[in-house]
Amino acid sequence: MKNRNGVPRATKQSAVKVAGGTERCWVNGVWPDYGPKEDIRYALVWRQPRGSLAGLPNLQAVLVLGAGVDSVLSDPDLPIDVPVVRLIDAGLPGPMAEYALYAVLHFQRRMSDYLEQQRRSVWRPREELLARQWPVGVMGLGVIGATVARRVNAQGFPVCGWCRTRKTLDGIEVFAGTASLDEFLTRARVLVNVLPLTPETFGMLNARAFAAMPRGSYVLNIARGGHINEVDLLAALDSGQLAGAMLDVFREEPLPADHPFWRHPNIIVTPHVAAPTLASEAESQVLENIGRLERGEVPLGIVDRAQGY
Ligand code: OXD
Repeated sequence: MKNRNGVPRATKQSAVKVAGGTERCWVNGVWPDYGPKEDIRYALVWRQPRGSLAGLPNLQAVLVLGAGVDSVLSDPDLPIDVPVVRLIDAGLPGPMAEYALYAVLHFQRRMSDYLEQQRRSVWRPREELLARQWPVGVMGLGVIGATVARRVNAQGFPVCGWCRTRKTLDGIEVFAGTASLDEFLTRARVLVNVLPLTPETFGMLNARAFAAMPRGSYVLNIARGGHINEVDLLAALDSGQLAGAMLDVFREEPLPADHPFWRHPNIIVTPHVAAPTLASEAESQVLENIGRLERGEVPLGIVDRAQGY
């Protein structure tokens, strides 16, 4: 259909391994010009237009060209009986971890304060805490969250993580389940959100969560805008409960020009750039998965629709 930047891909053939050797797999076309509906066996999608997956009688699987599947699963025309498969790496974890590390260092080294002082030609060293005094909490410990947690921890920051079901990660204190959420939040000087967006996690970063964090802490959102209650975030920043936020994702993207986040002195806005999907890695993952499906094997990155990720 479309690549994830909305750019039509030329019709081409790619090699796919199926039982008995390597065969060809044709890209039929780009929605809406993909030829007869009966010919479509695999749909490659990113934020697909509603209705585009309806009425495809031979569809075998929906292959999502991204890690997050919230926009795909919320499509009322998504056929109920075909597997949905997402990218599980495609170069995303490394850049996400770099972005998170940059934000953590930016806050810990008080760069926003120094930038503001520079605008007023003010020479004033500020008190800075050492990395080991600056605990970072990572919400969501899938492939991306675990990479973020390890990378930040390797720079000397104590890191704790929160996830739905218990996991172990070397050097990271892991909190699991809603019962331990507040305890996790009380530790986080910087909260890094990498959770999947599901009905359970929608609006989870709200007044209650911000109040549980230490006063003067920071929020970094590189998951989905829907996780944040925007009104609560602004209130927490204005009251000083939160000292700052770096936001890469928003409920509405592009962020509307009149949105208060653009002008808030303690918010840094970036345009959903924490990690671009690498086309070549995405392509090999998609081809690998089509091969697996053709051989009757389970694809990598299969989505549990009930869990929402
Ligand atoms: C993704 C994203 O989910 O880039 O892949 O947001």
